[in-house]
Amino acid sequence: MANTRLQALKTSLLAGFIQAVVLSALGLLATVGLGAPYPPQELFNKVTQLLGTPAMFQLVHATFGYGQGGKVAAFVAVAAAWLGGLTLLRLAGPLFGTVLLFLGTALLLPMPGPVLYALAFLGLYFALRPVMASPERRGVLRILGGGAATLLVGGSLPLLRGVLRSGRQLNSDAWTRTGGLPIGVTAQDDLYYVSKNIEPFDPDIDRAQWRLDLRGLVQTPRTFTFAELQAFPQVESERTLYCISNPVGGPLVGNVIWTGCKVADLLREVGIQQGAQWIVWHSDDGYVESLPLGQALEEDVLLVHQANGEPLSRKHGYPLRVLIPDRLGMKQPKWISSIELTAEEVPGYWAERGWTRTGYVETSSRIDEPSAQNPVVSAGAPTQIHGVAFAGTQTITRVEVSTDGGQTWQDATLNPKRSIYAWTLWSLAWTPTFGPQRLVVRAYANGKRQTQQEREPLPEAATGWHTVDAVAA
Ligand SMILES: Nc1nc2c(c(=O)[nH]1)N[C@H]1C(S)=C(S)[C@@H](COP(=O)(O)O)O[C@H]1N2
Ligand SMILES: [Mo]
Repeated sequence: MANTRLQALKTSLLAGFIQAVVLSALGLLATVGLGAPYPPQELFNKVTQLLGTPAMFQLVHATFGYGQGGKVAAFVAVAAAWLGGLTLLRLAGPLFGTVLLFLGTALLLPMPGPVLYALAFLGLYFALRPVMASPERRGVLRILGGGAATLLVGGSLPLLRGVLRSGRQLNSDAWTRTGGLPIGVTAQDDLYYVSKNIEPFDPDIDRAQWRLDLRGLVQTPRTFTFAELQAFPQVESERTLYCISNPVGGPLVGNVIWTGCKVADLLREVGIQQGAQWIVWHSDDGYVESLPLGQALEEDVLLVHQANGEPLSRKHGYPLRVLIPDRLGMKQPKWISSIELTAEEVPGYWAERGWTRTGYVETSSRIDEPSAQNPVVSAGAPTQIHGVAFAGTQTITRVEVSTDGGQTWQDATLNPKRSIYAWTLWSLAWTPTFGPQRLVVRAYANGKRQTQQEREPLPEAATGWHTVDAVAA
């Protein structure tokens, strides 16, 4: 008796698993084909909201470092919960199961999504019933189960590939010359990557189909093709991009030569209606940011489509992204799809999660060499300490380095800034004496010294002096 009950439970779970995979695959097709919202991804968005809160942010970064590890773990957990939940739903029976699925998806999707999921569940429930009825037919069930498992594994492969790729170690020494680029210019492949999405779910845009929509309080709303944007005067601008979640001395910063057109030129073309006060950027992944319109009209706010002379790569915003001087990366949307002029401020994606609304860059400096990964230097041999300093469009007027933990300071040599928007490379000749050496750096922007006050990245970016413990042997 107990045996048959166990057998029945196993059969139900197998059928539930088949249903779960088929429902997920149908949902994914609707997402890819029709742009319909996908429940596990919507759930993941809710989780990132939670992960963006200060306590969770600290915990996730302490556990997973600064790559996408935390986000990936969260996504895997969400996907497992979704599949597991759908599998168990069969045990609830047709009526109760349908109602539960309807209510669950109604929390995540607009109509008619929940209705369609509930109907699909009901359909699958009854379609599988005859197969489960007799012991002979359970062979068919096992074959279907195998098919579902294959579909699941096959479908997860692109996800896995994306995850492995984003786990790659960055070359974050700004002084390393890459692929014929000038020293201090970051190759696009080496540029740090930050996204609210996990990489496989970043927008994958077909540039020929893509349009930039100008709307809201403009005089003549219109859309631009990529070719039309290229007909505007093109400017090249070397700029440093800095992420708000970069820890002191961290790798979430890079410096690239960008190419694109001026936002001001586009706005002149469509005309501005009276009462327009804000510009709102909308991205294909649902990311939103805004800027006072007066600032967006500055001649150096750009829409760029190239990095170091190549089209933007997918992860860095293909085909078009926004660049705003003196602001952190979060203020600068990738994969932009429309620009709207409004009377009121629209809070940005991260601002809604408790981060800064304005996102101005702080003065920062970093020692690249020696580093925590390469701390050993030769005692008595002349060498160099080098690194970068950045304060937006402010000039780095001085960089001081200490080799004794901050007791005495020496002036580093500054390489001339290659562009007013770029970081400054600095170096100091050094002949280390035997033993441990604590290196510290601090920069001055327009004569003002970088604050020593240690502050967490949230909500306004980290501050403090970067320290490296080197060892001369
Ligand atoms: N559409 C969109 N734009 C975005 C983001 C995002 O998640 N979605 N992240 C922002 C953040 S927080 C940063 S730091 C930069 C990172 O740009 P990168 O990955 O090209 O270095 O993109 C910004 N623009
Ligand atoms: Mo960021």
